[in-house]
Amino acid sequence: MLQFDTIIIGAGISGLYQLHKLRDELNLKTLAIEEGSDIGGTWYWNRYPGARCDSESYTYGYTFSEKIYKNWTWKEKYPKQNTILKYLKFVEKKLNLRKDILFNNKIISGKYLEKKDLWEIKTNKNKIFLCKYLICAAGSLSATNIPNIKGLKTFKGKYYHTGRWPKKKVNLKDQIVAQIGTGSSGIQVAPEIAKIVKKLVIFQRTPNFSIPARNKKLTKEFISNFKKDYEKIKKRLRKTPGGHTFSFPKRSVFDFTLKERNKIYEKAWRKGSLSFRACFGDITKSLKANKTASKFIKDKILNTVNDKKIAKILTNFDHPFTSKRPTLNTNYYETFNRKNVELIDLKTNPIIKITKKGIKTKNDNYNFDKIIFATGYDALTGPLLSLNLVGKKKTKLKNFWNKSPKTYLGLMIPNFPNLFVIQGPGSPSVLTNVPVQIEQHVEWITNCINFLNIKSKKSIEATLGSAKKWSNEIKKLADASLFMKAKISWYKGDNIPGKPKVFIPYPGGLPRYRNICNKVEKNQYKEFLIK
Ligand code: NA7
Repeated sequence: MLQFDTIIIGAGISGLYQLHKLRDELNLKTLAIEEGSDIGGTWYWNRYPGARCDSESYTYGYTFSEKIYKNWTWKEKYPKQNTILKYLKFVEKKLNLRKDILFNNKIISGKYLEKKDLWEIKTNKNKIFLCKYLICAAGSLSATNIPNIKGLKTFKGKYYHTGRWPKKKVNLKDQIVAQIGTGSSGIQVAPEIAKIVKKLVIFQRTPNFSIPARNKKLTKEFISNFKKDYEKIKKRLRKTPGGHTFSFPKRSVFDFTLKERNKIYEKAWRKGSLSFRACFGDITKSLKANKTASKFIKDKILNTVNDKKIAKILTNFDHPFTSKRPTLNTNYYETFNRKNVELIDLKTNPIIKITKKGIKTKNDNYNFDKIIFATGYDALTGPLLSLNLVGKKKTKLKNFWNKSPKTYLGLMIPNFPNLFVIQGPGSPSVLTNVPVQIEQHVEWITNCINFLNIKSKKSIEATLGSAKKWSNEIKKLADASLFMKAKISWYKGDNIPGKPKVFIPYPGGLPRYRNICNKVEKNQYKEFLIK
């Protein structure tokens, strides 16, 4: 049985950086284990047509190395999936990481051996490894959710999930296709496939607020400027709550007349970016202020979509803008002006079952060649629970988290010593520009392991008390936010039947989170049990 100092689960953005830090800086014997046949994580699996990043390219990626930052050239405002994959391969090559990654192996169980202070993990290829530190870098959105709709197994055509899109080209040409789900992925995939298919029927449960991406080629001047401004950008990304270059101004919606306000919204709409929500400081905080942004977006959709009935379904919002993950789009609303695209409102015409030939709803019966599930993920907790982890005193993670996920700082779990989590529940994770948060996590974990090794410690574990405090802090912040106003939101587990209904990520913003983590580190991890 092979033994390592550290094993990392996953070779996406977080796994790759963590491997570099532990292997090359701490000189630890480290292995990354990856389910896919190549690196990339999210960007390996999400190969669906139209898959693109919603963060601006020059802010998305690693900033730990000036050389890497400056040697890679982003050419578009929003990079597409394949470009990000190429970027990650470029980084991987520079750091020579591939030789320490085991591909095509999925972790199916992990057990903490208390007497030895080691983790024993097993893969689906029956490989067993031992390690002192186990690091879960399996991502926040990797456990895909295909809803349990009656009859799916009887469907004679093929079906796909956007987050597990096949490597082999999916033939959609002249096909009759169903798309279930209108979140970030659904909004990206629909305009692309509508151009190819014979007919596309989109099944919408909840309408989404979506801002135009206005993707474009970057000019030579822009590229040269962001490379020149590396230090400035790196600093800026660490100062804003979401890890983007934009932050929230002090100005309130109500400091302006309706005309002035709409001028500001219009300018941001024309620019296109997630920064639309930062037009005013109170959009994400006050329901009254939020209503003005929601109305602006609603009017834009109503003006874009020709068919009034469809426009009404697309704007029948049941939640404030930004209370669910804001999305960007390229011609999503325009897609509904095509003759080959239909929209079904699941609120009034729900799916009864999937049949051999297609989908039966309350009012209709449809035949389909293919069904695309853009139905999201068992977010944040799903990837960890799928590992079947058993900690101290035979504690199963599934049981320990049956009422709610319990972590301290989102980084460690009571009863699960020497297990670190990157982008897990209790971390700012999905509420941020992800690579910025990942770098913070990886650096904190590396420093912590270094500290333990220098002090010749056997184990570190979060206490129940600190996990309780952390859950309370998350609840307090979430309750004071607009996030809790969304009826169905994967931020609070509503999308998965039986999942605890609690707000999962840390909503206090990156700088506040970073400060807390820095203090814990400076205090030599006093809040933890160290043996
Ligand atoms: P999301 O944002 O979770 O979107 C999933 C969509 O699927 C959303 O419209 C859901 O409606 C819909 N959904 C989920 N379950 C069902 C069922 N049972 N029936 C009908 N419709 C359903 O996932 P995405 O992949 O789009 O985006 C995830 C993240 O990836 C995104 O935030 C980016 O970070 C990248 P709902 O709104 O729940 O009513």
